[in-house]
Amino acid sequence: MTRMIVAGAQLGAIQKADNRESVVERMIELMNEAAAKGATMIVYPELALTTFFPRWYMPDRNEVDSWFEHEMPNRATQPLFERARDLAMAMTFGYAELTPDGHHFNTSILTNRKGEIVGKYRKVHLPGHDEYDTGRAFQHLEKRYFEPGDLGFRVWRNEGVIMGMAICNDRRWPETFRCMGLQGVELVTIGYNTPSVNSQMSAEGLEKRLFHSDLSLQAGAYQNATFVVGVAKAGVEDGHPLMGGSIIVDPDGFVLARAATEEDELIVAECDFEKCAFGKSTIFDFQRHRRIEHYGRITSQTGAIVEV
Ligand code: CDV
Repeated sequence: MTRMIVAGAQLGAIQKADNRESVVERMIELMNEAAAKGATMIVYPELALTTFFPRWYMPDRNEVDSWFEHEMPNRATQPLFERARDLAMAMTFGYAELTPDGHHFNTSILTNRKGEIVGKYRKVHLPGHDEYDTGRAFQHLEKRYFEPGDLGFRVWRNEGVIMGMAICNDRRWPETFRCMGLQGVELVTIGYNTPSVNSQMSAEGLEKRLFHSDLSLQAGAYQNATFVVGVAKAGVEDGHPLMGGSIIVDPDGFVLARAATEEDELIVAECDFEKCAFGKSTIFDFQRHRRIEHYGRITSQTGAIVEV
């Protein structure tokens, strides 16, 4: 397959009091709209089923675990999988995963058009902190509630397209895209929950936050000759604003579709995956042009070391 209509299903705010069933109803509504527009693949945000709970400090592990899914699909999400099967819609969405042996991950899954899970990704780059931080305007406790992902950046041939997933903060790291680029990725999907303001710098507002998101997604697309879909959970959750700015980007780095609101909103674009071939065989023909003898620091060193 070379062409596919891809939908980005931005979700508006999910309050702490909203249950998963009500969110799944909203997701199904967006899926119906996507199908009516001819889409066969739909992308939902990070932690799509609940409010962005890492903003809340919770000393009680049982309370923390109430935000996690023990299996997928489960009772709350079964209707989404059934609707996806009925509509022959491939999908990806994020959720908090609690494994049978007690591990906690910020996860996303990928399904085919039969509603079968074909891929799983666990977020590698976890931002924030692990203890209550009085210096911040609000908390971001991903390092407290999740372990770093243990599955790496894999890709899957799904419905004829080489697909890979990343989650939110991953989009700011070029390594994320390059690991998938080196496996020939043609569609990278990235759900996110990005606060509209910086908890550590009050002067940094929405305009700069949206710019940095676009910059990262567009650069990742261009430098790896791949389509990229970035999808927000947006709006004001219990007084805390999350930015929108969901976009679909082509392999030249151009934005094909952009969300205009901070609410439930569908964006769609027809993606011709043959367009990935030009960049992959010319300026970003990795086999001909990469110089790995000079890239050793990328995997042997974590932080910057200033020696001059
Ligand atoms: N959910 C996230 O990973 N959010 C981060 C914020 C904390 C900066 C992001 O990179 O968008």
